[in-house]
Amino acid sequence: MSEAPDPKALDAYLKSRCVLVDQALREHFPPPERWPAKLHEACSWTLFGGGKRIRPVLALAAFECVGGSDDLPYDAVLPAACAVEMIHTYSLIHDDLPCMDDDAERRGRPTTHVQFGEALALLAGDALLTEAFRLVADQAAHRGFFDPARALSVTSALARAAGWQGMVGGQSIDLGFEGPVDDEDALAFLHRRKTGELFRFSLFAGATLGDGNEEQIRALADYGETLGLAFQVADDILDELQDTTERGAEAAETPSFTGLLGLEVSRERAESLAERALGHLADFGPAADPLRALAWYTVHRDH
Ligand code: GRG
Repeated sequence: MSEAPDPKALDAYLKSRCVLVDQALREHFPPPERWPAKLHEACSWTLFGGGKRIRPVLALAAFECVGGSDDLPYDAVLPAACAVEMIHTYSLIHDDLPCMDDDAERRGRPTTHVQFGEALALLAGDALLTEAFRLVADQAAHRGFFDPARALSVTSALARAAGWQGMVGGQSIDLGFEGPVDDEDALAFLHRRKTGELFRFSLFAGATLGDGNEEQIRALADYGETLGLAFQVADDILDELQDTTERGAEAAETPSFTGLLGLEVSRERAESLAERALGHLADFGPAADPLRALAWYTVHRDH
């Protein structure tokens, strides 16, 4: 794919936007000591447990790309950026449960159910999912920069991306409930839903809340969905390079791009998907440079 971005500039961009997201998450999410304290502690365990924050950073980058940050404060987009991270966090907590992937560790720490028990982990996921919808729809969360029409459109897009047409539907295929996943098309169908839809949402929300026009919103959302698939292929490659014993036997049986295509073809696929994602940015000028750099990061990251 195209040239690597300046690593220092990319690192500075990621760090500065992660700071904004973390500050907003801490402001919008109740502190662990507030009632119901144990539930908040369980939510915070994974919400503040070292995630890369790629989805909210993409929402901010889309907001900036359409000129949102020239005219509006980040308060117009941060609730949606936090919401997508909360939904992502809930999906990880539920995915780790014994009835799903049965993982004892995530990001080098015990998973939520190992730390707090299964019932509280289930509730933590439920609470994060619900709170995400409060945030995107709550006028007060936007600190005076709430546009009801845009908020409604973003709220319904979030429901679509997270629900049966999106991530939950993808998870149902992944768990084997919807028939075999035995070729590349079926695998791409699965991951466009399980991973791609939340990426698509991040870009859609950032561009919508930044007052992008219809064409810009569509192009950025398409970039997001394609990048989500590239992200997933890259994730499979990272998993493959990890020791299988570290990942657990079950993970080795999960349908994956590397299992289906092998490592080399998967690497080519990740690159060509990222290239295709970049194609959706063709009509944007330098304002899309952070998104171009993030496409590179997505397929070249080491975790
Ligand atoms: C339980 C409804 C439900 C859905 C679960 C997203 C998901 C569906 C499961 C998580 C497991 C997984 C491998 C998902 C694929 C997407 C993915 C690569 C998630 C990891 O995302 P990162 O790398 O995570 O952004 P961090 O740790 O940085 O937050």
